[in-house]
Amino acid sequence: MRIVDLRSDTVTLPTEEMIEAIGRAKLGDDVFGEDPTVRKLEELAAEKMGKESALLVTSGTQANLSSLMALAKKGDEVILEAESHIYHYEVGGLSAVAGLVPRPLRGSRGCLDPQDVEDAIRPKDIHHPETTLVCLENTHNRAGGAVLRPSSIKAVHDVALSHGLRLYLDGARIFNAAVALGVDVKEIAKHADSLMFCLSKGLSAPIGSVVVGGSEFVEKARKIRKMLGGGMRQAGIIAAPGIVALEKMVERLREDHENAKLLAMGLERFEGIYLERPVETNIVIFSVRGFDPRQLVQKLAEKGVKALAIDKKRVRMVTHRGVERGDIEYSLEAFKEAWESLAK
Ligand code: TLP
Repeated sequence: MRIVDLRSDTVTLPTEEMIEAIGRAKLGDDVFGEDPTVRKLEELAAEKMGKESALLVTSGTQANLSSLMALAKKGDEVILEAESHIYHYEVGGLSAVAGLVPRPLRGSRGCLDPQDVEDAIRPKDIHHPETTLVCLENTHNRAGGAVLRPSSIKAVHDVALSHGLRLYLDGARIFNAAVALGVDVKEIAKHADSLMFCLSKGLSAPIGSVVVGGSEFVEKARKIRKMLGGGMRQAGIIAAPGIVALEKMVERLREDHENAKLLAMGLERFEGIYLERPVETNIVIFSVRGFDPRQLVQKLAEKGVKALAIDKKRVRMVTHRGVERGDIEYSLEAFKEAWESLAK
């Protein structure tokens, strides 16, 4: 049976070139700062983002947790979007491990309203936790891969700065945002004090994310990464495919966006599907009424099309390097059959 895996872009396998790069990588002990391949990746990442310094970490979740712990102290309040990955999908690490108080605000297509941020910042008062940080996410996963414009990030950053707060960006898919906007990724990164991005999503590397920002922040995050058990030794085998990802895989994301649009165009023809529009990058989210989306996901899986039910109403499908135009056409046919069998 043909398998089309639309659950996530995290399922992408490394390219041949990445596998070869792993075999050739020069290695050393990175906890001693002696892995030349890790250093090369970190320098490249910092340069691409227009920041001073960078740090390779094991995952996006570790990137966010280490960053938050470097940016805020226990008991501080962090403003974030109510559907953000940090709040929704990271096992509550920001409270359980970092000891932070989340202040979730509802955004519009994933972006916070600067006025809402301003209103949520705590005035100095003996009763209050101190608000120290604002987090944004670009692209925004649960908002259907929505792209935050640099001007919108800047507006939130301006509010944060005027209150002495910092802005951190979960840029797991920041390159998807840059490609969709047709801008250099620095144009987005410049409005965040620090950020992270993932190598192992659409960029297809097998493992890893990178934390980027000022040198002082990155050194703090490095020590926290060690505390969290993320100090890796010959991590050049992870960095080597990461370098290929950064140098060769960014422009290709455009194909994923085109395929996602094709998928969305096919899906919106079905009555009873409510698509989150516009589809700007590689994530398609739609809601279904009248039945549990898990039923639909199950029917699709029987035809080899894998998708995810992300809550009681919504289904998510993600395009990536392992999905071609023909797979989208196949998925839409499978969808038609699944949909009709449920409508009976
Ligand atoms: N997202 C995964 C799942 O965790 C939901 C996915 O399939 O989309 N920030 C954002 C915006 C993310 O989408 C993810 C992963 C992460 C952080 C965490 O990255 P990992 O999975 O490497 O810990």
